[in-house]
Amino acid sequence: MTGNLAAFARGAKVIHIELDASEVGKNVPVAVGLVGDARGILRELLEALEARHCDAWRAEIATFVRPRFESFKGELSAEGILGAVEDASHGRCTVVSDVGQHQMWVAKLFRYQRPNTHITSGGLGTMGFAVPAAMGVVMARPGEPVWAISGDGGFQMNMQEIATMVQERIPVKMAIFNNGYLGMVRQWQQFFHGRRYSSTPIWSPDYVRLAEAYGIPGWRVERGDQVEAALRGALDHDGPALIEFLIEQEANVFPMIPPGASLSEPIESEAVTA
Ligand SMILES: Cc1ncc(C[n+]2csc(CCOP(=O)(O)OP(=O)(O)O)c2C)c(N)n1
Repeated sequence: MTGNLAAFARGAKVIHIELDASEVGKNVPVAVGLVGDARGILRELLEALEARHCDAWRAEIATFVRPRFESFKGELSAEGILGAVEDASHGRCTVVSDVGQHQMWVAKLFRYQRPNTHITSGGLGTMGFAVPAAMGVVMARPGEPVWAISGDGGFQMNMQEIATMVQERIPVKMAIFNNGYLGMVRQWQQFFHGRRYSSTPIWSPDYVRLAEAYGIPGWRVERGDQVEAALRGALDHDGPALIEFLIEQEANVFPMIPPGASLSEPIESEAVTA
């Protein structure tokens, strides 16, 4: 289900660059359609355009930077975990996310300091992406920590790749946000289907013993005061390592856009739960 297309980018002139001519303007009316390879077209556009001064815009977006999150007071919140990952890696790490609620948290809450340090399948929604993609990132960017952050659903789609990490000595640091649900879908069921949690509660193996079976260290983190030591242990280990975070089962991500609505009509809190 798409959002409300009539409300998309009101007042904007849309230029659509597309490899497939039949896609141009298919969903959103466009002012200009350019058919071809985006790399070449963008290069030509850049040459044709005059540089603009964006100081006012830069100043405005600088105010969007999130302050350090304050909500971590011992409980195991996404904010707290991600803040601790930032601290433990001194901001110098790459975060590869899977798909779901944790992906939204990782996108929203982690304070990226360099380009290309958040690797995600984005809207393609490729569950199972984080673990193998993180191996690729380690190969391309050795020498600094690479975190594969997954939900318990997506992690189980590709956890067999730990064998490749072990065999090829690829030191991915895996973090599983275990909420016992396919959380993103559960959240939609909560808000739009009267909490009918159909097919979203999921079982997990014992991840610490799974790690043990592959011969790598693993930690189960159930409380906020265990976070730091587990992160330290995983980072200090010279090889792949796994941490399971048992997070609040019904934690939600906000804002969310209801089906058929526009970006200007977000749900911002639990208050509207059906
Ligand atoms: C292969 C695949 N199947 C199904 C989906 C639909 N889907 C999107 S998010 C999601 C739930 C993900 O759950 P989990 O990995 O536990 O992460 P959480 O949302 O709990 O953080 C599902 C099933 C998908 N994107 N990809």
